[in-house]
Amino acid sequence: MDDNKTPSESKLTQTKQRWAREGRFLTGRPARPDEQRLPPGQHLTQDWPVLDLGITPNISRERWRLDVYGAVETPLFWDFAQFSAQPQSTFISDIHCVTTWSRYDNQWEGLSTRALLDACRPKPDARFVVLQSHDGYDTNLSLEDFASEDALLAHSWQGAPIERDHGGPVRVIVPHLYFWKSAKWLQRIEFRTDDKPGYWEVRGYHNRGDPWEEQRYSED
Ligand SMILES: Nc1nc2c(c(=O)[nH]1)N[C@H]1C(S)=C(S)[C@@H](COP(=O)(O)O)O[C@H]1N2
Ligand SMILES: [Mo]
Repeated sequence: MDDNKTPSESKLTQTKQRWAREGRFLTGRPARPDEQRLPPGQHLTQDWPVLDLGITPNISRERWRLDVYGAVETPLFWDFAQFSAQPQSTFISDIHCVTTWSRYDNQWEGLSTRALLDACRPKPDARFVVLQSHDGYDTNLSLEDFASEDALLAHSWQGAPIERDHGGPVRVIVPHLYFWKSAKWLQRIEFRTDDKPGYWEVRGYHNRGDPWEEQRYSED
């Protein structure tokens, strides 16, 4: 009976039911059946194309810093050693690029965005995040999308450091949105109370970019 349960038990039960729906702890594999795994308008590729603005920053792990600022209780400024001393997660996820290629089963290792949120503690009125990169690129996310369960600040792909071309030493991975939301060469994370469209978002791309809804371009 429900009235025999303590509030915390029933909250835990709800959380576990949500995890079951999301396929949580299934080694990061999508809960979707295989025939529904490719979003509309996408095709599968085995290789991993490089896409960016054509500037390839050369930041060593020694020189790299992460600056987390804005609407947070605890601003962070970490070097790579401090960053990699945080709790580590390994997630497997699919890439969906708006240019229509998808790549399955990428293994990422790094700091989950949820663990980052535990460290920087967004203020109650923080609702958006802007990721800023060493090549001048930026991209915006709602706090909810940033905090998605398999999103992370990744330093490794398939067990090896992420190559410079693909955004090393550290890039963001937000696998449930088109790949332009996954900033390479991460430099700063700004927490905001208001939204601020990024590089592609002000150039006609959708503000959210959900591949399952084919949110490729903005409606205006
Ligand atoms: N810093 C930065 N991050 C970026 C980009 C960029 O130009 N600069 N391009 C985005 C786009 S459009 C895509 S599709 C992916 C490509 O990542 P990849 O080159 O590792 O495939 O990075 C995203 N992140
Ligand atoms: Mo892209």
